Amino acid sequence: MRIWTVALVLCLALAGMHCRQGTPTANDQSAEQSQPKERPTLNVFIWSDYVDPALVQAFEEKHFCKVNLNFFESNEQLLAKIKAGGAAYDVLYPSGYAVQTLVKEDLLLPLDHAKIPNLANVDRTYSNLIADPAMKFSVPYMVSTTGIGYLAELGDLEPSWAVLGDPKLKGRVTLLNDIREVIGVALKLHGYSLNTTDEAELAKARDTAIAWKRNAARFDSTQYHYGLAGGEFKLVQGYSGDVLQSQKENPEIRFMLPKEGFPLTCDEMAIAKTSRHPDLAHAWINYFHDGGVAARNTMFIKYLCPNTASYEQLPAEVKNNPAVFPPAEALARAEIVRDVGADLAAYTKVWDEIKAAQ
Ligand code: SPD
Repeated sequence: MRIWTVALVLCLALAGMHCRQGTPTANDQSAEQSQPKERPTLNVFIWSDYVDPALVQAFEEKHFCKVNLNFFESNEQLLAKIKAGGAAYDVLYPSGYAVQTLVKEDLLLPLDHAKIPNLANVDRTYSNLIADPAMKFSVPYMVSTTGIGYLAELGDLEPSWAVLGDPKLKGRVTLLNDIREVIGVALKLHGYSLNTTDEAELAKARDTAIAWKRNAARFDSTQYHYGLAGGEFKLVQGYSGDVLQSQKENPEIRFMLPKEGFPLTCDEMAIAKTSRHPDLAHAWINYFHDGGVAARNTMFIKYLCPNTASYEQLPAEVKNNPAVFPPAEALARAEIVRDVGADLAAYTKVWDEIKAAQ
């Protein structure tokens, strides 16, 4: 009896093994088909603090993918990385002048408008800011201004770039770590265009920037607004949205656009020519121009998304905030940072001299 029981147990065990190792049954097949395939990873190369993380997560769920955010701190860093090749980025966020460089170097994928129906929502009022108004290679993402962020305790400041050199603030100031932004606002202080290629004007801007550097704690484009919120810095050269974001932590922060004029930039979304997931990259661009998504993103990062469908969904305090939507009188003082082509070499020389100065 015991022998029969052992034999029966062995038979059942062998039969079970056969089921698991043999040809899958119809049920097994459907179970296998319902197994999720591996999620593709979309590699996004973007400025820091420039997208609402909840929207990234919602995109991952909607498109069954993983999004890998990689950060850069200046257009020059982005250009160097893309020109060097080898980095597998799908979506890029160059400013207008960097889009022009990437197009010239044939590093972007032409966009398939049929895959981005939300392009209909792009606000054409800002077309003069856009390097590629036909959106052949890039789609506007956010408009930003560069101004001064400061602690309210400093009182009524003179609305001038000259405050960057105020000796009373020595060691409590930061400058953006960005060639065009620092040289650009030094040029503006002297009444010049921030796209000048005149050597004497650039030399004057260099001397001003060196004096500012001596007054500043450091060059910083990514952490400065946290330092401002925490009180480590009292005054910073900063991007509008970064400074506004820091008000969440410290409501005693102010933002101003100096009287001499200031840089105005439209950062764009583009697809790298070497993208491994061009369909997903198109879906990403389309998603961020959905009216509801664009409104939520603007509310979170405090930059102006040129998307008409989003405006009515913005609360009054965002819509009427002149630091998000600069009024016409402020825009009249703005200058768009342009591609200076081969003359960038003159800027690079001046930048190296500023960085090397003690
Ligand atoms: N933290 C996001 C900063 C992006 C601002 N735009 C960059 C403009 C560079 N000229």
